[in-house]
Amino acid sequence: MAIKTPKLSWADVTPESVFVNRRQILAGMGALSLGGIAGRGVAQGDLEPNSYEDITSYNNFYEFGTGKEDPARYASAMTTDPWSIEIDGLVDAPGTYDFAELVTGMTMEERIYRFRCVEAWSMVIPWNGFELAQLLDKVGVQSGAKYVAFETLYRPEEMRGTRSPVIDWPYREGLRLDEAMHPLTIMATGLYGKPMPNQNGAPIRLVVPWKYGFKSIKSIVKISLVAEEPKTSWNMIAPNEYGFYSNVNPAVDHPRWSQATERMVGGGLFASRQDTLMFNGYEEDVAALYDGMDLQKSF
Ligand SMILES: Nc1nc2c(c(=O)[nH]1)N[C@H]1C(S)=C(S)[C@@H](COP(=O)(O)O)O[C@H]1N2
Ligand SMILES: [Mo]
Repeated sequence: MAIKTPKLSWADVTPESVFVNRRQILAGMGALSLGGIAGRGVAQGDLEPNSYEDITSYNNFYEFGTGKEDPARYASAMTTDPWSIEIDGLVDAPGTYDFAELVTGMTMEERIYRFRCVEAWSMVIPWNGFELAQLLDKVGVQSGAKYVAFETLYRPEEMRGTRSPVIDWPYREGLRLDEAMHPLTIMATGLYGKPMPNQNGAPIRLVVPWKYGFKSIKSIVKISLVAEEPKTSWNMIAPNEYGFYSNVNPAVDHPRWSQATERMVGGGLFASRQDTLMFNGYEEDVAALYDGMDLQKSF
């Protein structure tokens, strides 16, 4: 991944903001009073999302090319219906689940999250989806499982970017089980209240807001519950540059660039970069997951 010339930037986003749980707002609790929910951040409601246009035209989805405009141009070639997800490994109910069947009964929410790419640009995205924990509970995680591995669709005839061996396809990602079960970790099926656009990972992708964007794997076709830390694509390519954890951390620079600041995509030409926040602003919610770990070493 290389940094491209900064294009745009925009207004500041208040650091304390975590997310808005639309359901709870509708339930009358108010966006400012969600702090009592265990493991969840306080929703301030003041994260101003990027435009639909920004979010769907400036993408990383290497299956369709390495350029930021390639996914919007070429991802429409991907067939997303029918879609099924294979769930295997240490689960009570392994199998191949139809997408619609799998999401039935899940509690859908809007989550407005910061999104920070390892290339040092960021956006704010209003996702629609459900907590990954719900899906894992549905299939029944067995006691030996310690990690969750994910794979993206690999269908070369629909994915022109896979002709080039930039990645050992399929794209793979993984989380530790406690990260996967964390209430901030969601499976997103849409954004701005619309079905997930192909370029953003239709019909279903992972979103882990405190980690660099590449952990949020798109267009998932396989989920495996495993005992050992799984192989992950960017870590396989450059283990010294992309750690398994890849938590957003302004104090741990990429070997080739600083991670202390970021460029907000989509605003004014003259807006300055903003400081990158520890765990992308979700420190209060997730720091405990890493108690006792050396984050310089386990980056
Ligand atoms: N399958 C797959 N998932 C992927 C990627 C990819 O190339 N292929 N790129 C990652 C990177 S680097 C980022 S920053 C985000 C971009 O998500 P967005 O285009 O929806 O903003 O997707 C991540 N998930
Ligand atoms: Mo990224």
